[in-house]
Amino acid sequence: MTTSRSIRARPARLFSGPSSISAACASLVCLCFFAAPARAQCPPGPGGDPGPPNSTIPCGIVLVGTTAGVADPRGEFYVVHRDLANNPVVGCEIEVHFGTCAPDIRIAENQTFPGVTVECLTNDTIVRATTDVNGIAHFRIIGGAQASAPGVGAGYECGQIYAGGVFLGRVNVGAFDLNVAGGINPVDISLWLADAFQPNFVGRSDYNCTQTINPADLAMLFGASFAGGSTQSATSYCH
Ligand SMILES: [Ca+2]
Ligand SMILES: [Ca+2]
Repeated sequence: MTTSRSIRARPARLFSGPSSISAACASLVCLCFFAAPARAQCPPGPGGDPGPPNSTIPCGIVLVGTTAGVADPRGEFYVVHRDLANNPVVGCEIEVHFGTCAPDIRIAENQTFPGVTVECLTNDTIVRATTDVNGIAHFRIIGGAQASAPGVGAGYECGQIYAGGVFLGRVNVGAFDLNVAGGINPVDISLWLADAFQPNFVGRSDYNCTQTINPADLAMLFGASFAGGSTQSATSYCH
């Protein structure tokens, strides 16, 4: 199970005089200038512009495989985006960036979960979904890890989440399929054990976002294996 974190805006400071009003107006002009690109992608909610947000992101996510083309439900997570008045922001594009997770974390070129798309760039991989009427964007991301050597790979929280271009926070990126082949299979168990028994932490084998690799993570890997939702790996990956 993963935990979530909330990102809360600081309360607005009351103006105390003309100089502070001038300064506030100047700041507002700057804010409007820099917020313009975000507003174009992310409609403001009833409470005003969506940033800085009152939003909720997961502590960690886990990449999954598919069975009969369906993305494994064990990889489902969501991002809730709210405006300054805590109203849900509808129709906002949420992005998960994996650029700093390379090269061991690999994202599938074909994402089958409804509403989820992927863009493969030279130095980044971006997965997107749009918030619904409740301000919630749902994800299941198909991918895995290429565990070339035990303890060698991306560290804690290599993923970054944005809402309409506004940075929300970092997430750990785990992967059940540690050799991007055969879905979840005995090879993945061996690779997970290899990660667990050496001192250098790698995010791919930490499924519950504790920044440790221990039997609780192994139990999640076994659970996903027995559930049968990740019997297949992707046929191609962005990198
Ligand atoms: Ca595998
Ligand atoms: Ca863990």
